[in-house]
Amino acid sequence: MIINLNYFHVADDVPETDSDIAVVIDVLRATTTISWALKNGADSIQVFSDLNLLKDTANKWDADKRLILAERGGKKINGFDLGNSPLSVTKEKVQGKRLFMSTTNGTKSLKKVQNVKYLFAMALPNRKVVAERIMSLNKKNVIILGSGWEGSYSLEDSLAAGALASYLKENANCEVNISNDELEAALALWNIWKNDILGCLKTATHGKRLTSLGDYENDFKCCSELDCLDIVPTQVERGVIRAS
Ligand code: 3SL
Repeated sequence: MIINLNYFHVADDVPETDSDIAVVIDVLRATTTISWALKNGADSIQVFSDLNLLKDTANKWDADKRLILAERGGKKINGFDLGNSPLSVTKEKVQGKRLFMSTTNGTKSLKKVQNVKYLFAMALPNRKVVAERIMSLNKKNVIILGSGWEGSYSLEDSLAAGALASYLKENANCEVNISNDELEAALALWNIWKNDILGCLKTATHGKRLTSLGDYENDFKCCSELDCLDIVPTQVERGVIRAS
């Protein structure tokens, strides 16, 4: 058995794929928020890149059982329930609800690989459990997809891609093949920053963008915590993610 790992920085880089598994990463902050929302008891999360479609779909849902999360450019969009902070998806707010979610980049990446059979959302807090799930599936080809920022590279997603590759290389009891240069570079990045994850997130362009928008200190802490969550956000039907 062998696992072939490929990493792509952003959705538009992903070729037509027959991969068995896709792992989507948006460290700051969509996949961290998804992971925490599910940990805190959200029933499910439905992701959209188009806001009008999101509104039409959400409006058909029972008002007591839905919440809309909408972010653009790092800010909550006025008129929606929540933005994209992992700290906002508390038990009190999300328990038992379907979350309808659209973010600048993360939900776009999730849509891009929605046809892959096993699709997981990963952030640093659930890196280990997602890696363990990949190993348990015994599949050969795995795509790791970052979210970047509006089509360009992001440091923090690459850090997490490297963290995942590193865990798989150290723990899989089969050969793990780093199949493209993007992932070799991500692994090197992880080895440089693994003892200062918070510092890496704040150094990243998007970290600086968030810092310029306000006090995101607690978001940074939450997004930089490694292996503290036991949730594997898993697509169960197109665009709909549940904990498993
Ligand atoms: O780009 C995205 O999808 C968001 O995660 C960006 S933000 O962290 O909410 O600003």
